[in-house]
Amino acid sequence: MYCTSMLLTIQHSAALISLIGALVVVGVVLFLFTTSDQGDEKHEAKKMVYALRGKYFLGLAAVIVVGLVITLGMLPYPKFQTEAPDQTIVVVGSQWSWKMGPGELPAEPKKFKGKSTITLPPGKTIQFLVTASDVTHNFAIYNEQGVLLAQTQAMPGYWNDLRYTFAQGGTFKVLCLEYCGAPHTVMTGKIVVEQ
Ligand SMILES: [Cu+2]
Repeated sequence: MYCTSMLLTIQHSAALISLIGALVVVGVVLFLFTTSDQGDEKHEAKKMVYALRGKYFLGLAAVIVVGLVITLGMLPYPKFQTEAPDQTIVVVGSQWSWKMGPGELPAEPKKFKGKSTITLPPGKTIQFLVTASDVTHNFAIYNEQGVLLAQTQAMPGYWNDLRYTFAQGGTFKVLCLEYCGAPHTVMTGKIVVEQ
């Protein structure tokens, strides 16, 4: 199982950070709740919380600034604007299916003739041009272990440029990450990567 890996994936790290943040909030609420009706001590507790609030704000601001400085350079977008992809795939999300295939940007995405299963080569930079024909969807590619590899919003009237290189062969699942109606979970696709 992939979760037995010693390395935390980005999703696991995000979940862990969210959990810790939620526990801190619960702790503060419990502290306020248990100290709010203790007469004279109320004033002291209030002062303590206000003092902590200032430090918490500064700490949080420092974490955000350092995080931005470290990670902004890792964003792939500037690089992608200058590098030509090896292959372009048009992706149109519609309630409740994905249409994928090679081709030019269609004037009317609704009429784009794509398939929910496509085959792509490994080791090539694939440019996914993603849009939607009705409501907002989210085009997300998962590997066989259920790990999210790449995703972008699929929005009516916009084309989002998502680049991804499949390092090796395999069968990859396409899911919608934006709730788009009751049958949202059946909105799936498949990308088979082979030579
Ligand atoms: Cu959806």
